[in-house]
Amino acid sequence: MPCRTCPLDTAFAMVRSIKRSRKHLCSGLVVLCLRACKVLVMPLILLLLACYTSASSILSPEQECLLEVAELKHSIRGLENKLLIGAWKLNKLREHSYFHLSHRRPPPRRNDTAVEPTLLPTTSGNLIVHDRDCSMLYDRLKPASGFYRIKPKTTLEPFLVFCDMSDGGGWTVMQQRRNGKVDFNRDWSAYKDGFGNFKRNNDEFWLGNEHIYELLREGENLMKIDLMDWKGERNYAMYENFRIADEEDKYRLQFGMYSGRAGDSLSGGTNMAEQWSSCHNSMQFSTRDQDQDRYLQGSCAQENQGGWWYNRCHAANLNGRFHRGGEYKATHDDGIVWLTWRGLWYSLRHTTMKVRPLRFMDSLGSGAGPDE
Ligand SMILES: [Ca+2]
Repeated sequence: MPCRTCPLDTAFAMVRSIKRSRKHLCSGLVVLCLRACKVLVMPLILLLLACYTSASSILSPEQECLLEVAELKHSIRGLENKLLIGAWKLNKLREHSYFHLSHRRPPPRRNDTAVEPTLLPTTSGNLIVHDRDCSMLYDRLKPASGFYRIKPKTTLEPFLVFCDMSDGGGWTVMQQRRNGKVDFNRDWSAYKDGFGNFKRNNDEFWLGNEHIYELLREGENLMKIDLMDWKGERNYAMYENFRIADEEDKYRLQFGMYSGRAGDSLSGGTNMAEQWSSCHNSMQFSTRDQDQDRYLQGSCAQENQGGWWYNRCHAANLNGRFHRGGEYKATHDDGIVWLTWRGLWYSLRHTTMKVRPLRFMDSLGSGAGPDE
């Protein structure tokens, strides 16, 4: 093992050289030190040599292979991350293109006439619909107000709704009155399926009891009713846990706590007599051809010219007759009425009935809207 002794032999040779050349007393001491240290230093030198040899030696084929595998695994992780980011970007782009497609109007048909067409709110097609309601669409894309297709249940055909993305956003609109162009005095099947125009933001429509039922059947919802009189003054009423039963129970109405500034007309007004005769809670839906009201002498729907949850008969009649100018005279109080704000003999100009989940955090931090 010449390597082990080489450095020390060289050191002793150097010392001997010093002794010969200088005859210095200290050289004797150095020799003594070196001899004493030889026992201690030897293992350290051996260790250093071993480290040096292993570091500088060529890797075995197995070690090389392991190193290469480690590097490849690292590369694969990087590529997997890139793939995930790419897939996410692709999904976002597809959602974006769907969003634009939903804005395209269908080409005009040849047999269109000057009379405004009445469109049912159901549409068909192959476009993927992601959202249960407008609140989900709002959370996902925050688009502008407009008509979108929603799908409250996976088993349902998607249908068209107007989404009010103002006033905190996320509202699915089930009724809208604006100009009197749509006749709301319709029969049971029309109210069941929905009617009106579903093109422009100011179109009038009823979403349809079947769609409203599907929309509200799960979870807790908040109904907001926006009102405007003929001077442009606005007001609102809100009801928690608004829902309706299925057709077998004639779309019976249920709602919870009221809040707002327009008064609680759905509960029938301010005094017991009014509430006894016109509270709409727990009432079944009635139309001119299906009388489910509590008015034994006649049909509230026929008298008041709309479909509604009539009692004996109403304190709110938002599907009533559109009387221009506000105050009106008629045989019955058949106007677009909200008793607790403008009374039975004032027909409102604009109404909107819109719903969204009760626990929805909107862009304003509340459900009350800008008038609050
Ligand atoms: Ca009756």
